[in-house]
Formats: sequence, structure tokens, C-alpha cells
Amino acid sequence: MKKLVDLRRDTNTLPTEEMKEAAFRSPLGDAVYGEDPRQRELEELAAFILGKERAIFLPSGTMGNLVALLTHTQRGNEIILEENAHIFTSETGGLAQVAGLMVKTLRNEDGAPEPRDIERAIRPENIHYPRTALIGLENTHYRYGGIVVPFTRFEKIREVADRYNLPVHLDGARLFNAAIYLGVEAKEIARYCDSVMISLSKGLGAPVGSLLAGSCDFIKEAERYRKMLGGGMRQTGWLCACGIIALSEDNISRLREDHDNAQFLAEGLQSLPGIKIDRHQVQTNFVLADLSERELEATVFLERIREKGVLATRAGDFAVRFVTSREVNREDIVFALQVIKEVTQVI
Ligand code: TLP
Repeated sequence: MKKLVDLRRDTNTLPTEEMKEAAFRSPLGDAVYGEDPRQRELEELAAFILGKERAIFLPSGTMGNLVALLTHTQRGNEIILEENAHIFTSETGGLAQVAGLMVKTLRNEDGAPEPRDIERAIRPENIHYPRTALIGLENTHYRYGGIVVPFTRFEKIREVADRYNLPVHLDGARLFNAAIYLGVEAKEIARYCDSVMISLSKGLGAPVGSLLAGSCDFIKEAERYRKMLGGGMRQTGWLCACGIIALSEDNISRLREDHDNAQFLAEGLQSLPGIKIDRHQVQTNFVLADLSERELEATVFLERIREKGVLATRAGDFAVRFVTSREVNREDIVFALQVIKEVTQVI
């Protein structure tokens, strides 16, 4: 069979043998009535890891974020988000369509708005204005290449939020990647936020699922919205057994390998003619390659490498994104670099 190295996403990760075994042996119960033992165990584990009172299991990160918005806000309120936040760009406008929110976006390519810009964006009490009700953050930041929000930013944003009595929600789909980069525990980042969503189905390798964590009062309300959106599932034990392994210490620290492979890939790519890499961007498991120097079109480049067994994603007319995950090892990266070298030599 022809070799195929898939560097498009970390959402394509498959459950490990250990996960499959645990799923197969999992006791099951009706989770809507709180009777699925593994779901309860996973929710408690996630709350502990994130340093929150409670957590709930949901089918996806998109639903986790939407439930958080519904719980924190009322229709007609406004949320402050970074301009390229996943909640704004890639969740089908659920914030407007379902939660009835207005959005104030603030651009900052280091991943999170400056606290002073947030402060300026908070609406004063005035009969003409919507009420600012929530600050949304994302760490790592997906669209800026998996970069990590500077740690001190959280502290400063929290200060602003407290001054205006506003809650902060964190889209932490890849929070553990951020924690590893910063050399801190995930809860040390989460402590600045009232609610946090984490994904099990990306680099952590579980087949399905996310968790939303927060205070007991917050989660009590959030549970209702999860049910309303159809996220009250039944015998979830099979999925949650995988999730428990996904959140094990060993599995979380394995993400470091993905980061090392991304560094190795970035180093190899930047030595090739016509490819520019901003090494500052390569912090976790994403590598953005700029092909504009030789006006190499991303679609043409991607087609050529695909023919030779390497998959990546378009990130702009002349930009390509590579994502490392447990599905690719060092040998695969070496293979990918060889293919890209051959392709850039003939284009
Ligand atoms: N991102 C997906 C796509 O939707 C782009 C991907 O391929 O990585 N927050 C962030 C920061 C995300 O990257 C994603 C998924 C989500 C939320 C939504 O999670 P899911 O896919 O579980 O709904």
C-alpha cells in the first residue's frame, strides 16, 4: 500500500488499543439520569484537572462553547471575542443564531485581545447599547497556528473582567497543548476563567467528546442547555471510558511528542527554497508555511504533495498548514519533508 502521511488535522486521531479495550469493558447506564458510571467518573476527573467544582461531558467542542454562551448570557447581550476566534469564525454562527448574541471582535495576532482594548470595548450602561455580558478567549489559538496566549494576559484580562463584573469563557479545545508549552498545569490557566471547554477528540485521541467545566451553579444551568441542544446522551460509557484514558497524565504529556515533531518539521521546511516559516508561531502542534516568496499557490502545492502521499491544509492563497498528532511519527515527518523537497525542486 502507498504510504500516506496525514498532516491536515489532529481531529483525525484514532482511539488507542487501550481506549478500545476500556470502551469494550465499560459498564453502561442512562447518562441523562446520571446513571452512566464512566461519564460520572470522567466528569469528576475533568473538574479536578481543570480546578473547577463540576464538569459535564458533551458530544463536541462546538456544543460545549454554545452551552457556555447560553449559560453566561441573555439574548441581545454582547460577547467580546478575538476576531479570529473559533467561536466567531467556525461554529456556524451559533452564537447569533441560537444564543441571540451580538459580537464585538478585537484583533490580536498573539491570540487574545489586549486588556485595555477589552476595557474600551465594554459597553457603558446606555439605553441605546446592548449589554456586554461575556469575554471569550481561546488557547491555543487555532487560526493563528496553534499559538499560546501569553500567560500574563489571562491575569490582566481577569482584572478587567472583575472590575466590570463580567464572566470569562475559555475555548480550550487544545488547552493541554498550551499548558505543555507554558510548562504549567491546565488548571493554572483555567483559574482565570469562569468556564472552560476542553476537547478529548483532538490531540488527546479519544473518538468523541468535550467537557465544559465551571462552578456548581454554572454547571447546573449548563446541564439544561446541553439537554435542550440534544447533548443529553444515554449509554455514553463507551465514549467516556476512552475520555478517561485521554485525560491520563501519560496521555496528556505525550502531546509533547507532537510539539517536538512540529519543531522538527518546521526546521526541515525552513531549509527548503521558497518556504518561509515563522519559528515564533511554531509553539505547539501546528506549522504554518508561507509560500509567497516564489508565488507558489497553496492549492497547487497541496495537490503535488498529495500525489506523493502527504496531506496538509490550505491556510491562505500562498499559505499551508501542517498539524502533527499521534497519527504521525518522526519517520512520517522525514518522509513528508522528502516529498516536499522533491516537489519544491520541480515547481
Ligand atoms: N476545530 C476544527 C474545525 O472546526 C476547524 C479543527 O479541525 O480543528 N474550538 C477550537 C479552537 C477548535 O479548533 C475546534 C475544532 C472547536 C472549538 C470545535 O470542536 P468540535 O469539532 O469538537 O466541535
